[in-house]
Amino acid sequence: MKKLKGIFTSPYFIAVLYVLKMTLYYALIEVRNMETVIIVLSLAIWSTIFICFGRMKHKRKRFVFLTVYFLFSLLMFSDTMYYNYYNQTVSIRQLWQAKSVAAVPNSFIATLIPASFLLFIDLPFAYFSFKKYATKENLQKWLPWKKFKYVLYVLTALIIAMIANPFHSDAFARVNTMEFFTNHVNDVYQTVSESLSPVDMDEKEILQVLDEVTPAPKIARYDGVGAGKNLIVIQLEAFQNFVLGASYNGQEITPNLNALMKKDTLYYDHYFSNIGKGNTADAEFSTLNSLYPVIDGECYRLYQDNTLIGLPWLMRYNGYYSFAIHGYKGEFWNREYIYPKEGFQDFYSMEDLNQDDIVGLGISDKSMFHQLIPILQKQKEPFFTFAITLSNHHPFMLDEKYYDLKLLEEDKGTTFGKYLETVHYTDEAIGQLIDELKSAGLYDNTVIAMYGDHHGLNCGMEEVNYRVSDFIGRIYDYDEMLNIPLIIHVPGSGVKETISTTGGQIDFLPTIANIMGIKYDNTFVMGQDITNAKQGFVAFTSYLFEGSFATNDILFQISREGIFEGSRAWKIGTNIPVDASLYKEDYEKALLLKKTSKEILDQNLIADFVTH
Ligand code: GP9
Ligand code: MN
Repeated sequence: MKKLKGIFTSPYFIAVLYVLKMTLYYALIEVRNMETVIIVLSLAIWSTIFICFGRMKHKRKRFVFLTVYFLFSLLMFSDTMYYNYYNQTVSIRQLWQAKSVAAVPNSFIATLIPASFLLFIDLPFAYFSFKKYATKENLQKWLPWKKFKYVLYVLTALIIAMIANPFHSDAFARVNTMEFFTNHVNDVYQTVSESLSPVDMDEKEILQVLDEVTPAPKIARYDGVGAGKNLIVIQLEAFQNFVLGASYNGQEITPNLNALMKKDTLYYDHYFSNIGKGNTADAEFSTLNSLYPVIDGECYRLYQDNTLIGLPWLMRYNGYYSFAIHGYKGEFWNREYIYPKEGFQDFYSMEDLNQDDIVGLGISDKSMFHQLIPILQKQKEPFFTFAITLSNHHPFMLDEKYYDLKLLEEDKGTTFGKYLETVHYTDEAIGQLIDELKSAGLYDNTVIAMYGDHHGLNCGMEEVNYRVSDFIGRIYDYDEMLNIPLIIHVPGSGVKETISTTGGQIDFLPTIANIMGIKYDNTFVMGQDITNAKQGFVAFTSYLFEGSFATNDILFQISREGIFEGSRAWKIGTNIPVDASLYKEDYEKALLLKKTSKEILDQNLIADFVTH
């Protein structure tokens, strides 16, 4: 027993545990470059912390050490979980998001990785070895302050140099974004320096960028094809493009949408989700306001007091009654607060609706659409409705009694199988909505635009990737994961075209304004009308990080370390790699667009514009 205790508290055992812990951590956050250097640096920092605490005079230093050690381990744990879902480690600006995550507990639990829990098992051993070895006498004997202080100085200087990176060294930049301590210290440093000097571009520069990158299109095809009609915009929860028209086990996954798209429809098949950290809320924000989201948190909260002049206001100015409807809590994603500011005159949330049929988080799509009809009938036309579906929310919790697709044995109970069932359910709800609009006599006079908010199936999850790859017949990559459909259905118009110019939620406002024949001032509009534009361009924010973008042909994914070198690119719709180093100019454009959009929001420029 004594011998065993001796082994467990021996410095060698602890050192091995440290190495294993860091190796596991870096494997989970996919550090595949310079791992040895990074692990050695982490160990040096951990040891220094250990020694510093050991030298402390404080009576309760053991307890303080244990608390700090636990908190660091917790941060590592959060990093791995966050990375598993978002391909990114946690930043302090995102910590508040824990609140939104906690509001969707099933999704949160479904993203847990069991291996992450191993990051805590060294805690008791670390504590006992600290108790045994980190005594002042020991440390003074082995590492007298005279020697130790130099180690401390060198290490501190190295960390400062790494974070400041004055010579823009790629190696330093890499270590900086990947090593546990430097990454988080750098994050704090960036946050503080940004809040101290928030303005980077002046208004003149911003306007110049907007002028250059978003020129107004000359030929306006389908201009005003939906003019005077009502407009229903439906944001479809987690709706990806690959399900449209696809056949699964001899059945159509989306028979109602497929039928609808046969006539009077413009279908944009190269449309991408360009959300930031606010998922659904960012999809809405970008769609309604034609501005890019940010990585620091949801725009619906960060910019909740900004002046906005997006689609709801625009429709309102044009005589429409603008309102939103959604089957979940009104306060979620700060909708209740920001919708009036965005220009919505009313918002029907879960609390205002009949909660007669619950699927997953809230009111089922079928019930929500059914309750929409009397609201529309009550209103004076024209109306602009923004409806957000919910039933297809991760982890796709539809009661099996509603399952309508016949699943293959291998897909029963899997994420993929459940996803197909809930997508199919939302499609049925859309079919039901169309029928009810027809019965209410509203269909002929209403344009219906639909698009997905973001993916439902994360290509970074091994099991999902394997199954979707098999289904689509090629490796399931980000070009497919971020590809959401945009469908604009204009009853009686005779339009029918598949438009393959690349676009994203950022382009929705100018695109729909063209269809509805609505003129707007495009000063602070970052997207373009993709019905008429020839060259599409979308910059990404999360999942594919800042610097990543899609053009008509390729998708460019910034390197794991966030630098141009080492990035990858491939042809959209294929797995064919292309030489990423040829796309420096587009990469810079992506950064500039993102920066310009953020400056518009940070400086609340639309407010000045409206006042003047
Ligand atoms: C909740 C819904 C979900 O109201 O919009 O948001 P998500 O979790 O998909 O971002
Ligand atoms: Mn969503």
